[in-house]
Amino acid sequence: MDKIFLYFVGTAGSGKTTLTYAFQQWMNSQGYDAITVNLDPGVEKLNYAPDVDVREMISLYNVMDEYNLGPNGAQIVCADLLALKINEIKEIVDGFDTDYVLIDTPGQIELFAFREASKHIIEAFGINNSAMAFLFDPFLSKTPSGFISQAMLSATTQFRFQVPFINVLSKSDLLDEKEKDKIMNWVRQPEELLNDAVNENPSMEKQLSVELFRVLEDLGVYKVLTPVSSETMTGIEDIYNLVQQVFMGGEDLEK
Ligand SMILES: Nc1nc2c(ncn2[C@@H]2O[C@H](COP(=O)(O)OP(=O)(O)O)[C@@H](O)[C@H]2O)c(=O)[nH]1
Ligand SMILES: [Mg+2]
Repeated sequence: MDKIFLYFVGTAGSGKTTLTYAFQQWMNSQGYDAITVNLDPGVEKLNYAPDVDVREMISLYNVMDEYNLGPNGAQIVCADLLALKINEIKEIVDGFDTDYVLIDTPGQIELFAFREASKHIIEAFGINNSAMAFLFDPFLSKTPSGFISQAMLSATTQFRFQVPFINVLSKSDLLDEKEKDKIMNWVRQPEELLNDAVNENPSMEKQLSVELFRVLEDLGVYKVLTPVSSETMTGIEDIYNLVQQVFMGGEDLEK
């Protein structure tokens, strides 16, 4: 079987890097093979050693020097350079005999989600074997308006890439049961979310409508939200099961 490429996407600090590694550890604990790829040229310290590291090909500091840019401008150049180097990266990935390729994307979501370069990257790896896990930040998801913003970002990302998409409530160990229940209830009942949003800020009444929520629901933003924690390793198996459902009809990998 071809390799499956699973991308972890979300706002800065949502837990992508930690989950990429936790997912690999979980796979290994089950006897499955997975490699990790760091696509973030700007990350300074990683608390694990990725199997493939784009920093060996592109250095943020060299780009800052060479193009006379600050860190923000250089990040954008790096994101585009990445696409130019993708064949080189793909060759390295191809050299691994593995089932899953777990891809950690750049810290700031706009560098990945909003640039053309990332489409080229996904196409180069193989769009038909790709899926994306979108991480909802737990702190930003606590308020109705914050949750709606995360859901919109998820929908935008989903719309741009058109690959199977898994919405994840990241770092769920940091939410208490009540907070988690409230968020999961918003997922099941968009009317509740609308209601709570208008209670939070009555002036939203004019801007928001049930129709908007229905559209998000249709896009899949509301169908499933999987609570995950890299700290307690909960929910990781659920992501694996969803991915296996998409690509292998729910069959497990061979150990
Ligand atoms: N409690 C808890 N902390 C987490 C979890 N995942 C990540 N973190 C912490 O959240 C911060 C940001 O995580 P990171 O993976 O670097 O986020 P990224 O910017 O999306 O790659 C770090 O301090 C992590 O230790 C989790 O599941 N539970
Ligand atoms: Mg990161």
